[in-house]
Parts: sequence; structure tokens; C-alpha cells
Amino acid sequence: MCINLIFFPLNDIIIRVRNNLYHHHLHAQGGTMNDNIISLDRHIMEEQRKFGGRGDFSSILSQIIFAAKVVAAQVAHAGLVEDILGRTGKTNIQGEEVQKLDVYANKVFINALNYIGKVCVMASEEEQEMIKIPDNYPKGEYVVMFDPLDGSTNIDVNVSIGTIFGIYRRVTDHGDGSLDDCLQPGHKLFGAGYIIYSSSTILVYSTGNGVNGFSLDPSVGEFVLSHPDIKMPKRGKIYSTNEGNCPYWKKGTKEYIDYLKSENNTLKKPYSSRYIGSLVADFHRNLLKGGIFLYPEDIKDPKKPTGKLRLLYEANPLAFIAEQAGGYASTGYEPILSIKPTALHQRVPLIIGSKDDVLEYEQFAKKN
Ligand code: AHM
Ligand code: MG
Repeated sequence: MCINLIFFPLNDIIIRVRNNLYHHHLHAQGGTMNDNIISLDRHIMEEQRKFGGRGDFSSILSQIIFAAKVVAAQVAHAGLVEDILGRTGKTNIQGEEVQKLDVYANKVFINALNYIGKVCVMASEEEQEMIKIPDNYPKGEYVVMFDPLDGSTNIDVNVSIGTIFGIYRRVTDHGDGSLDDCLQPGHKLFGAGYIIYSSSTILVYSTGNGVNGFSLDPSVGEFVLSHPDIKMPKRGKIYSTNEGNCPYWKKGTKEYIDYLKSENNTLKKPYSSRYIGSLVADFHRNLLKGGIFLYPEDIKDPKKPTGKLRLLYEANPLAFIAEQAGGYASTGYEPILSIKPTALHQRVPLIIGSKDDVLEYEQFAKKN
């Protein structure tokens, strides 16, 4: 009797807590259960139906989605597993060498894409040379460029990181892909996107028909449409740049940043400064809220006179997304997407974001 008196209220409490959690979950979803969730796979399939195609490109995207989920899972554990944060050369308790997360991500993306018969060559920030498709696998029509884990110095301090990818059609006829397939200008991109590993994992992509964003729902393990038809505000209120490089900037860049911080700018009040130091995260914020990101040319390191960021797998895919969302990307002198690449790991000044802001920067860059 006594025991029952204790147990019934306890049971009741457990049920109440469960119900509260459930209602909290529903509330978080806007108070209703959505029974028509659009998964990323469905979105890709519908796009393919609308715009035609044999499904080769869809297969590539599906493999990128798979790789992104694998990397997201590892990133989520990175804070728990000390060794994975660390430097290569360490061993785990099984005596196996532990890989750095960026090296691991690189292998995950290569292994997800190299066997499907849709890709003829790849290039990655982590690989000095082009990545050949192994001889025992068929070669396909597409070329994939990627930065498997951008901003990886931020892993150790739990700051957002990302993957960037760009997909081209090959320009050579058949067989192994070549450097000519890799060195295509950004305006030839067939599709591009990025994944941000953050408070949630979000994949944003475009195939030239607008930009859509999908959040990974960990409870079902699928990306679901969360940011349909993203449009970048024409003008922002935020600038993002490593201002510590200011002494090494050209006069035009210095004058532009001073202008943004003054009350004489177009907004008639100073812009806010936000710099994460993780390109995907800085870009993603500006894509949704508006703003300008700058990694301009500087004279800090004579080996990198054209800035730090790479054309093929950092600047081009994000420039493609920006333009699809109504934004713009420039070196200060010409559109990023019109540059004819000359080398796999070519660096380029990157000024990207809200169109009117980037156009205004070009005026400053050109007169100085
Ligand atoms: P990484 O490719 O070695 O990770 O470097 C690229 C990153 C970008 O994510 C970020 O915009 C930039 O480097 C930050 O550089 P800095 O520390 O010079 O401001
Ligand atoms: Mg990078």
C-alpha cells in the first residue's frame, strides 16, 4: 500500500515529463506535425524530373549527402574523442594511427564518389595532384572539386566548419579526366553547394535554378528542406574580414573598410563586424542575413599576393551559390565566375556577398 502510494505519483511524473517533452518537440516544429516533409533526396529527384537528365548528377549528389552525414557524425564526436582533434601520427588504443578530421573527411568524400561510374576526375584541397578514378571503376561525365573540411583550424575550439563542393561536366571525351576538365571557369559549374557542421548540419546547394537549404534531422538521419529558395538581401549591414591584415591591404580596401565603419556610408551608420574565420560559416550567415565577406589581396606573404582562398573549391562554388541567390562575388576587379583557372590550387582575392555591397567595393578597388 505504502509502496503504491509512492509509485503512482512517480509514474505520473514520468508520464507528465514525457508528455511535456513531446509537446515541447511539437512546439519546436511550429505546434503541428508536418506529414509532408521534403527530403533532400525527393528535392533532387523532382529537380531532375523538371529539368531532365539521366540521374548521373543526382547519383553524385546522393553520394555527397552520404559523405556529409558520415563527416557530420564524426564532427559531432570530435569534442569527445581527444585524439581525432589532434595531429596525425598519434595512435588510438588499438594501436592504429588516428587521422586528423580533415584528412578523414577527404577520404570519406573520395571513397563515396570514386566508384559510382559518374565521375572522371576530382580535385581536393587536401591533395596536391588531381584525384584519378581507380582503374577498376568506370569513368563518368562529371568532375568534382571539393574542400572536404574548410576552416579546420577551428575544430579544436568547437567552431563551425564546412565542406564546399563544385561539379562540372567534363570537357574531354572519354576515359580518365584531365587537368583541362578541372581548370574550367566557375560560370561553367553544373552545380555547387556546401555543408556547414554547426549547431545543426545544413546542406545548401544549387543546380542553377535557385538555392535551397536542408537541415539534417538527427532523429531520422535525413536532410529536410528548411530554407527554400534562399535570396540574399541586396545590401547587408555586416562586414566580415580578418581586419588584422589591414596594414597589408591595398589602399582601396583600407578606404572601403573605413567607409563601412563611418556614418558617411550608404546606411548612414557603421556596419557591424562579424568574422568567424570559417569561410562556410561566414558565408552562410551573410547569405541569410546579407553582408559582405572579404579576403582581399594583401602583401603579408609574398607567396600569397592574391589572398588566401582557393579558386576552384572555395571561391567558385560559393560564388555560384551567391549569384544564384541574387548576390555577387568579385576579386575587386572582375567576377570570380569569369576567371579562367591556370592551376589546381590557385588562390584568388574573394569579395562575396550582397550584390550592392560587392559592387561598391569594386569602385574602391578600381580607383586605388
Ligand atoms: P583552410 O582551407 O586552410 O581551412 O583555410 C581557409 C579558411 C577559411 O575558412 C577562412 O575564411 C580563412 O581561412 C580564415 O583565414 P585567416 O585565419 O587568415 O583569417
Ligand atoms: Mg579550405
